[in-house]
Amino acid sequence: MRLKKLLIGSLAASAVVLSGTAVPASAAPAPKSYKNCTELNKVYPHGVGRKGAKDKTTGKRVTNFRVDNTLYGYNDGGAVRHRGEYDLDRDNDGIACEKR
Ligand SMILES: [Ca+2]
Repeated sequence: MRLKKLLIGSLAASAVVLSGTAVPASAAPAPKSYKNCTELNKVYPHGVGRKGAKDKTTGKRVTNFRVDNTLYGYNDGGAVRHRGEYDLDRDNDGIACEKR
């Protein structure tokens, strides 16, 4: 009985150690440049924009895009170019690949 408790205790301890080193599954993917909107929208269905950006449209605005200045910077085709970066915000409204 005592051995069983000891065994269970050490198993629990190793589980804690293992989970402590693992990256949480819920973590957002690291910022990267996408080659086109099809690829970006697979991860961010409504696009990625700067904080405070407003969709430039004559119809109903897209407001549910992911707000992330860093990620937007990787995909806006701006002056600072990242590896494999394209201009995915052709209308320069601060939102790349906006989609309802
Ligand atoms: Ca845009």
